[in-house]
Amino acid sequence: MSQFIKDVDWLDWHPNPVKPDFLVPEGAVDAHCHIFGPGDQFPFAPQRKYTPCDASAAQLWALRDYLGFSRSVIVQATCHGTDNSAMVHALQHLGNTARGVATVKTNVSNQELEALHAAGVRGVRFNFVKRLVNVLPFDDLMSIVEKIHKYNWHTVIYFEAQDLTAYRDFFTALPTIVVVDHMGRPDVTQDARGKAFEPFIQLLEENSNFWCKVSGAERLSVIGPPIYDDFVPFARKVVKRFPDRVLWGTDWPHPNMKSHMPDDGELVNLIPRIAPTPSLQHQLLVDNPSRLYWDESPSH
Ligand code: 0GY
Repeated sequence: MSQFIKDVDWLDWHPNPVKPDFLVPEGAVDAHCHIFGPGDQFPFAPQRKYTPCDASAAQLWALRDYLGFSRSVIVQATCHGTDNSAMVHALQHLGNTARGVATVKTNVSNQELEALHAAGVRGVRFNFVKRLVNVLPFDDLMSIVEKIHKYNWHTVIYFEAQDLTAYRDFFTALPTIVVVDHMGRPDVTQDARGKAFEPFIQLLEENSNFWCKVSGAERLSVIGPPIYDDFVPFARKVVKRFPDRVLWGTDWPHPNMKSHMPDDGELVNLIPRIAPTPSLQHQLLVDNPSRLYWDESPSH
């Protein structure tokens, strides 16, 4: 085994998930997943806060096929820093069935953005989770947003619920579509109808350019697998309130998970509990991600 393997400090992804009972609709998109390495080909960022296990494009393809999905959105994770080459390599492998969300440097050039766009990147990710990154100054982030505007990309933000108040003004000043990862990490031990989740619901209510990924059951739930009962009411509430601005993703290969490694088939079985009707399921898994990632019309 290589030196790299010894460096791995989180659980490996589930090797044999159950076949989900829930059949996803045709054309379904897994709108939040990652690619890692392989580390000997695409080294991880020296400044990373965790080292993942390898998770290749071929392995992602096999999983999505098994789960019944047809398309994927690959989100750049912090362990690869601003080097998007593993993700771009995966996009090339998956062709038109995949799109990407990149992390870029403040001084990213137009040429680099054009190459990312040509590879299938349609968004940029800003991470505000302090255990994962040193958060960049707002001015730097805004200068990136100014550059991506001409490509019609959106901004993906990842933050923890307790930081929403501090970041809200910056978030609402973003002129793009803004997609929030994992519902802004609510404390799911609280009541989904209670005060703690209200600021997040208001953010979506008052800003029609805000979308939400109802993902991350495995990292938000305290109850845990296989039922994730504490996560469900939060996701269900968001889907019901904002059915045309929600996305769902496996979050495979579940980076940085230390408590348990979820069974991706069981995560798919949560979908009908958070989107209880076929029409909501179609919006969540097909219509919304198709509009955001595969609509190439100039007005988009
Ligand atoms: C996720 C969540 C996590 C990690 C990252 O980019 C990342 O490293 O997003 C996390 O640790 O909560 O969406 O993959």
